Amino acid sequence: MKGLEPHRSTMLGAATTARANVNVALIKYWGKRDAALNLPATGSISLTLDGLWVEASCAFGAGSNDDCLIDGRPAVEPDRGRLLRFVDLVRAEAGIEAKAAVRTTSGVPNGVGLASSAAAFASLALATSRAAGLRLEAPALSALARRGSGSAARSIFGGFVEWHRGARPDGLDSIAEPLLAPSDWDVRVVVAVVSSARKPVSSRDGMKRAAASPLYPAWVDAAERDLTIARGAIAARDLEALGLVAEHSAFKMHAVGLAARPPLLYWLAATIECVHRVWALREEGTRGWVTIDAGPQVKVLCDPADAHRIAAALADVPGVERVLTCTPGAGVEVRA
Ligand code: 2P0
Repeated sequence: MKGLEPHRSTMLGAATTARANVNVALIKYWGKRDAALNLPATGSISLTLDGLWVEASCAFGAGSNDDCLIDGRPAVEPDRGRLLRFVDLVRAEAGIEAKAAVRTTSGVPNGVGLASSAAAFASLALATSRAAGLRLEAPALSALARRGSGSAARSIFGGFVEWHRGARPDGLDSIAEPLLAPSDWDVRVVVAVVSSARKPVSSRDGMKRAAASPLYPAWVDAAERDLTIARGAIAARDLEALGLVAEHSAFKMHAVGLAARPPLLYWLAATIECVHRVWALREEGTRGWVTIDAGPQVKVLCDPADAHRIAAALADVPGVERVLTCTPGAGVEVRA
């Protein structure tokens, strides 16, 4: 394999490979207090999901150019620039100038329409820092991952995770920490894939637009209260309390976008139909709570005993392409 030669022969250090899972936010991150450092306007709480991972490998060495492959193909703009700006941060931190060979491979199945930047930058944070000779503890890894993509700060850890807003202008206190390990509370997230098409407005642009919404100040003001409720519900393993505040956070996030100019609407018809099905099931005693990110997919938090019935109901909604059921997943780890 010619493309892999620089990775093996001219690189000084051995390649390090790391793997991280995606996460779903229950209390959403939607707005920044500093766009350059990716500092959030509010804290957020998420659940890391098993089986939806990205693997990154990196080696630094004597090549004359950086060499980046994404899923086996040379990275193209804007992904290449974003990846190399991240590698530059690691080089600066490590005090090295060597060129990098970076590969990322997504284990998120094609066409599930789930953004994987959180898993990508969490795995890149570990792989690139190790390859550069740094041994970062988890909080420092979280701060580094955040620079690539805000939500990546949370994918450093498994299970339920809180990412703190922090107050420092340099962002050193804007890091995530685990609330519960994956094995501490067995829940499910059922994902209804409504469209696998690339979303028309990226999260980054959506957040910029939302910040000018007249509802944005109220969104920011209410975040601490939602975080407190969610933290308490997770500590008490109270699924209903967590589900209700997660649903509230998601709909508030989308309300902020709807009130922006131009309006931001990520939902499709099937998105709304899925929400109604989940609410109808809840009336009948099958309890699930909806969350929706910057796309049309519907994610439902539920007890393992209810996951099958919820998945079957969502699979039956016209326009739903496929349904996945996820368990709590692990944090980032070195693979090789
Ligand atoms: C979240 N999202 O908390 C929110 C809810 C989408 C909706 O974090 O600009 O890819 O790289 O920091 O992390 C997606 O945004 O944005 C996201 P950047 P990111 O999960």
